[in-house]
Amino acid sequence: MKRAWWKEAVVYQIYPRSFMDSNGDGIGDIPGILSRADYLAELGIDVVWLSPVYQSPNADNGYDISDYRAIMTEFGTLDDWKRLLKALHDRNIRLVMDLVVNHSSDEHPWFVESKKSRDGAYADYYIWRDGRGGCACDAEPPNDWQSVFSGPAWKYSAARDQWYLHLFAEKQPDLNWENPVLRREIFDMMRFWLDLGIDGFRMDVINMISKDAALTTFMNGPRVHEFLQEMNAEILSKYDIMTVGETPGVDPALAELYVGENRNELNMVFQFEHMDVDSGPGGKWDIRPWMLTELRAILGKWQRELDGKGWNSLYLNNHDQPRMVSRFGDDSPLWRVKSAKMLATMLHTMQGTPYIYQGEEIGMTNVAFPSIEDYEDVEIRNWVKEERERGALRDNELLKRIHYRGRDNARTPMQWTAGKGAGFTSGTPWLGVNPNYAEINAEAALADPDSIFRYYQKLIALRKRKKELVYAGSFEDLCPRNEFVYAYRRTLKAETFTNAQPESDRSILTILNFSGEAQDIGFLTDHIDNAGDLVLDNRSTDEKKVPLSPATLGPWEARVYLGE
Ligand code: TEU
Ligand code: CA
Repeated sequence: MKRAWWKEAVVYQIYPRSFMDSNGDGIGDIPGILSRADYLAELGIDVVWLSPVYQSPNADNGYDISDYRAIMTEFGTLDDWKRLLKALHDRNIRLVMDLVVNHSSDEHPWFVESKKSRDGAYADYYIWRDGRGGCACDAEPPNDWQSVFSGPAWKYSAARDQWYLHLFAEKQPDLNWENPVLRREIFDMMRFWLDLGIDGFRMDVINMISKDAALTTFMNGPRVHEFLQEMNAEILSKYDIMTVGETPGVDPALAELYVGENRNELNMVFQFEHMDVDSGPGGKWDIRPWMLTELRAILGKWQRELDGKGWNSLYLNNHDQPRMVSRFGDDSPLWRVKSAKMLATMLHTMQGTPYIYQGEEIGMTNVAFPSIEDYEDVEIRNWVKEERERGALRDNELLKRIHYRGRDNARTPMQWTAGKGAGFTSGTPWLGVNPNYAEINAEAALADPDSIFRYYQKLIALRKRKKELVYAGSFEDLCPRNEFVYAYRRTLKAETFTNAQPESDRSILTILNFSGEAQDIGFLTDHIDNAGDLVLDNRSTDEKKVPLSPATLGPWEARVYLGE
């Protein structure tokens, strides 16, 4: 295994629309982010992943791009962005930009041209097909593919008398990577941002860019590795950057093809297997309870099967997922802080690069807006429309599922203070603020030595100091059938590195309680006795006045031991 800065880094994801509004229009912006640069530095993160800030009609909040080289008007100017880059670099924080090139906006000039005729210069920039039955005027779309955001994945365009593919919203037509001219345009655009000094890309649904000619598959398609190797040879390999591929629908074996150390494609995957633990066969809205035995089986599989072969991202939430403390911990006032710290302990003591999604570091929770109409997300809106047409579920059931699973849970404005607008905006926020901002906010967290924020600082600092937290492998789950206690050990072998050697084997033992009840851990006594020093636990200052019980793990308790 090779050492690399992006393996040792902790990433912080910013969803700019919801992070900080500087001018009172209710929309987060780049000067807003700039004003919080010191906050990011204080947390101790190494990299900011900035969700899209490019020009966009915002059908999907910037994931529908109409100009890849311009900054979204509401977010500021390219000069603002340059100031942000400098402010981050001045604080030793790198900047990774979102790269959304599976699709563009339908308002991108390429698409505006492409939909006009079948022979123009841009005719083949997108995926156009005749309707089924061979006749273009047929009312049937080319195939039965469904959009991720509900409904058919095809839309008919009268000017061309053809259908275009959109795996996501109608306003997000899929780009045609088969076209070498399109690939050249994308690579040039990537060079534009890299030459401005950015430190990498997070690549949106990058494993969907290759569709086969017969349109039988869009995941991990036939030419995806060829395209990524071409991108790597022409662009990525020329810069010291980090690349993370968002790759839904990959298992560890497929992931290795994207991030294998000798593959010359990407640095790490951002995969979703563990995000499906609470979904039934019907997909994301088919909600079922999750079990620790299933979660740990998935996490353990990734720890073991990618070890020494490729690199993974460690996360429990992002801008598309519910808040992690609400989903995997307990967001009630009694256990919110403790369970959030427990989950963070898990993320930061596995092999991979940890990602913190804005607000996670202060334990922000899901929101439960009273009405479906309070929601903004295109995925939610399209799903509601479809379900209402189908008529099987009543509105209160739809709302219940949105409360649990909707993406807007992650997109309510960042809670900075207990003041009006949560300190996010002096105006009316574009999406409602979570009413719990009076208790849960960054100002309160900074004032409290026992806060989640202070605990994240410790985790990040520990990871910096002790490289075994980053690199140790040989992952062993010590009680795979336990529904409450998650205990695992990792070992860093002295011979692990090709370019730096620890003097002797090092080990990490992590013990986590995934319940609000005390758990007997007598069965771990031998492991604990041989585990070395307790370097971190998530008890409050008050709780620490009482000695740790050797054979009992408190509710939501987390412990980390490091040893030789
Ligand atoms: O998400 C892609 C993706 O995997 C989604 O299917 C994700 O699982 C879904 O949003 C969960 O509900 C990326 C972006 O992260 C997302 O914000 C965009 O909407 C999407 O691509 C289209 O660009
Ligand atoms: Ca603003």
